[in-house]
Amino acid sequence: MIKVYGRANSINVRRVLWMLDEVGEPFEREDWGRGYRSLDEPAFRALNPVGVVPVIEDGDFRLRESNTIVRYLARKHNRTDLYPDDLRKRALTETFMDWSSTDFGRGMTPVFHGLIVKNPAYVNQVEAGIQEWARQMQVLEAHLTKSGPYVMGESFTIGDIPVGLVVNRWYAIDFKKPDFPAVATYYDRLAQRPGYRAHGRNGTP
Ligand SMILES: N[C@@H](CCC(=O)N[C@@H](CS)C(=O)NCC(=O)O)C(=O)O
Repeated sequence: MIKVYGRANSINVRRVLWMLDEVGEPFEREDWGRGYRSLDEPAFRALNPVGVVPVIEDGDFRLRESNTIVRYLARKHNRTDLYPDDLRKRALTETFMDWSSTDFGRGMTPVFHGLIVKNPAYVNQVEAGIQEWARQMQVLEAHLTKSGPYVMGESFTIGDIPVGLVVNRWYAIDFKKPDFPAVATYYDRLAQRPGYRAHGRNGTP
């Protein structure tokens, strides 16, 4: 059985847990990271020298980097519906994964750590974070309006996993935000998926 190392409230661990649900692969999970066992413990550094969660073990195969793990699971289960075989469709799907880990998620980080984790290092960056996050959400709004209902169009793909988790944080954190009707519809559409309800839109920002 696949073993997942990482706390279930980490946005990057949640990518993996949601994907495991999508492909129907059973797993066990061990809590590591903020609020649980320290990632500085030698036992964890032996699993991932970078010292971040998630990490998975699939038999004797160990893998880190959440988006890489999601793609591994798609390939393992031959889910070309979730991760297209077509060269260009595949690259476009990956665009949304990379975007979530970079520009799309950048403003979210100070907002989440300032308002939810209450890390003093981020408190002064919350307002700028909200502005930047809203600017990126406007990009998603325009994209979904023109090319939705999912990020890749008609059907759900692994591009929706990291994007959907950022969208969950947007709505689950209480701050004054502009209306994005297409994103709100997308948020509800994703909630039709049991994996999103379990690991994404589950009341946790
Ligand atoms: N690029 C990595 C980033 C992983 C990452 O930043 N994980 C965070 C949690 S979301 C972490 O380990 N934080 C430290 C902690 O939980 O103690 C990935 O996508 O897997």
